[in-house]
Amino acid sequence: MFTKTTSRIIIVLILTVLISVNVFAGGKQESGTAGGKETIKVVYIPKNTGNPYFDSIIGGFEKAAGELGFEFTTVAPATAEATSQIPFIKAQIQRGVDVLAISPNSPDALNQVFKQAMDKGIYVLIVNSDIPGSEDYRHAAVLPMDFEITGSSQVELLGSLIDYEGEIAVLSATADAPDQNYWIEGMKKALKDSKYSKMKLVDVVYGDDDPQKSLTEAEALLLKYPNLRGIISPTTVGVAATAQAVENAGRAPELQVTGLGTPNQMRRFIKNGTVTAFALWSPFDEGYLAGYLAIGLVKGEIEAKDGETFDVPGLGEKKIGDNRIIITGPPTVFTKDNIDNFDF
Ligand code: RAM
Repeated sequence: MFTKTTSRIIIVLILTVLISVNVFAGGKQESGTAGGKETIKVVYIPKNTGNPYFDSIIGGFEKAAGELGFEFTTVAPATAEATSQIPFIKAQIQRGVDVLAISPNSPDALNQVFKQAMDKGIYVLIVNSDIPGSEDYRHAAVLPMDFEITGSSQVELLGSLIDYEGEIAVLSATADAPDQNYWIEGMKKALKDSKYSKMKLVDVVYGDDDPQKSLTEAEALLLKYPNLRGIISPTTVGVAATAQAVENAGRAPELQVTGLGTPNQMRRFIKNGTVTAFALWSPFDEGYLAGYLAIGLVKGEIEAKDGETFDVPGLGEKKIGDNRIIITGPPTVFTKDNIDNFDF
């Protein structure tokens, strides 16, 4: 058998090897708290408070936090102006979070504060949107669907409801919203197709994702355009307010409202015939996926680079695509035939 001294040497050697392969640090490690001793801190900052859409994303994060054991917090400004999230981001950097997940209110106004976060080793994840042109200021973006087809599919949906003919308008969120602006560009591009040559976009207005302002803007559109045949509102707040305005004015079905809405906010309008069809994806799945991505990145199990893949329970294998974009899942079109299968 070994002498005491030989045993000690062997133990020291084994310990040295274990430490050098980082077994005690939980594998590849890039962040200060990833070693497993401290809890990983993830914060999610929605565009603003009071929008049930973001509650679903938060629900997804919370489910992931329960399964993966990370500390999850969420904070947001009351209104969705371009810079209103900055003080919240700064406070979270100060608090020492490991991951800053955010649905931004501007494609570039947050760049400097994102850089400060990244310089401190914090992972910056854009969730539910991207910051086109500012991709260097975030590690990755989690999108609900392929943004290249969001705008064109909204135009097609409205076209199919109005026989591809007549004046149409858009009621958006804020004038700076990176997601809505990207989709509106897609709508304008799509409208150049000869299939839509009889549809004329007459106005784009902004309700700021504020229910009252959205209602007022929708009412103004109805007054200004007596022949309006359709309104696309690619925001859950805007589409519900627009449907309300159209119902109040008794303008359906000649005027069709469609857009991106939550089934719970739109159910009434579908049931009473004010709205025929609208679309959305699963914001819950987005938050859930983002939670898995966040922890994978902090633990070094996922690298923020094009071509990487990772598994999300129930959602399957997800791929980090070009520009470090991950797409959650396909959208659903809701009508009276399927709306009662959904509750969010
Ligand atoms: C609103 C927000 C959000 C957008 C949805 C469709 O809730 O503007 O960012 O993704 O609508």
